[in-house]
Amino acid sequence: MTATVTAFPWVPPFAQGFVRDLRIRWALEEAGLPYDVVLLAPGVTDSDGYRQWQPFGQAPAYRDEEVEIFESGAILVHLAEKSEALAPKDPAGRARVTTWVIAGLNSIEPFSVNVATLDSFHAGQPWVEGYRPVATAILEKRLTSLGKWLGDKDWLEGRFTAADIIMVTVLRELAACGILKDFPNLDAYLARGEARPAFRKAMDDQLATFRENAPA
Ligand SMILES: N[C@@H](CCC(=O)N[C@@H](CS)C(=O)NCC(=O)O)C(=O)O
Repeated sequence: MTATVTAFPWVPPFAQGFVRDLRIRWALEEAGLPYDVVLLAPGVTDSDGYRQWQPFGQAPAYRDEEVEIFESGAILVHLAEKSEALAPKDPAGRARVTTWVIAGLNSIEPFSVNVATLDSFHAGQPWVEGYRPVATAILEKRLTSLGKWLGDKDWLEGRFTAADIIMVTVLRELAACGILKDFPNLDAYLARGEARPAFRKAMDDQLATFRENAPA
């Protein structure tokens, strides 16, 4: 069975290029693995059938000949086991990749989402300006630690891995708020990730679908 990933046919412009099926497309492109994209028609995400596959009714969900799973991090860990383009073969090296996938999702993303959504989902809310310094302070603490770890390395574990797909896509969400200008090596890391041909292909494909399905 060819790998299958779910995605939305269209999302509002502020979310275009950020829907998390991008992570899976990017990983599959890096690995050179063929895949199909299943677009979720309106209503499908609430259907019992889809909730069996993705209990929260979100994208992405993923299946191949071995597994039927959801959560972008879990999908990347699975793909990392299938391709040396995404992780070293040795168990210790693979465990490091899993560690950094979880670090991206658990130690950075909650704090980056808190800041990134202030000016999109929560724009204009009366509590936003009071909360901004609190959310920014904890994020800066995490980015300082991440920047120290990265140092002058190109990628989190030296070579490119699936963990960089997670971390780069997490950091991308911060581009609009400008915080990365205070973290030049993370800013350069983000640019390095976005310059990869596999990232560009994944992004172009996601955006092409939104263009094709744009409301009249
Ligand atoms: N933790 C999930 C998050 C998935 C997620 O937030 N998907 C968004 C699109 S990026 C979605 O489906 N939103 C619609 C919804 O939550 O109903 C993952 O990483 O796969």
